[in-house]
Amino acid sequence: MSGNIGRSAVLPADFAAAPASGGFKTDANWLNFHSNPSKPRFVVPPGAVDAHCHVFGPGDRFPYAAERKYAPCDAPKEKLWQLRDFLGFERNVIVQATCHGADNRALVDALQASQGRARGVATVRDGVSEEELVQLDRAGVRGVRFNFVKRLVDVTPPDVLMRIAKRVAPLGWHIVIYFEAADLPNLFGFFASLPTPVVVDHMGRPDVTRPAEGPEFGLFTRLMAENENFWCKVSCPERLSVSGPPDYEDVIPFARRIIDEFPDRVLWGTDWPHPNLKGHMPDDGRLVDYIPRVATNADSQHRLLVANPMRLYWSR
Ligand code: 0GY
Repeated sequence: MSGNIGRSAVLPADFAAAPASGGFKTDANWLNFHSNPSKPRFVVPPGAVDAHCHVFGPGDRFPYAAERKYAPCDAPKEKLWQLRDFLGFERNVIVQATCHGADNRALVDALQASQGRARGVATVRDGVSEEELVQLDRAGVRGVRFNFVKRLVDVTPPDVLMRIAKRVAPLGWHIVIYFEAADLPNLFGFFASLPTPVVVDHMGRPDVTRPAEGPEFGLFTRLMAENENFWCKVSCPERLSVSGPPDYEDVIPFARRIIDEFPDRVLWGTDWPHPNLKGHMPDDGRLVDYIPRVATNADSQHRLLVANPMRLYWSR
């Protein structure tokens, strides 16, 4: 697949978010994704991958899960493709969001419609059938997500997660883990025992009011250093920042440190459509402009956006 395919100069007028369809009611305090993001000044390299994003519904085709902790706006695959082309990316890694529980139908539908330009990370329950795993793999799923963020899920016990990990390991899949930094001391041993490649969402959600060179973030960099099967998404400055938009200055030292120390094990994603943000909704174009501030030369940008995600998600 060559560079610059499908890039678009403008977003279609119908890009703006629509409320949840299918009889669902979007949460009253829900912030919709940006309806008119700016064109990034940073031109991502040909073949760039947005390695963390979601699809929501639409609810009338792909109902939200009964056990969900939030009800989003609809954010269907067609809009994700529009954003991809506008921002200049070629590929997406779509991560199953908790509002769909372990019902991966919206994810699979997007993967199958993507013409090979999307891979997926699913959620599966204990006892998932071999047939379902094989079907997910055929659709382009390459990993499962284990979520430890209590406001998002009823956390699954480690022994159950380990059983799932052992089921997916033979497929060559990896495990994506989402947790908050305060929980890392308790989870460190379990994480280090996982038998697959492991990808950490949003740098393990550090408290960015603490120093990037301090002991709290040091525990996370130790996890990365001691376990060469660990990868890290240097994503979501908008979620982590206290100093706020548009520059997210206070997150930069954390992302730079990870990119400098582990250049071949970092990924980046938009996190579109940005579930559960409370303070502000980021301009996705400005988020892309954040990339060269943390990956400061062409070589590190290429690894972050092309070489690394291609190795993890498109090796077959
Ligand atoms: C993210 C972050 C969040 C939500 C989810 O699956 C989800 O619902 O991941 C969050 O609320 O922090 O990565 O999209």
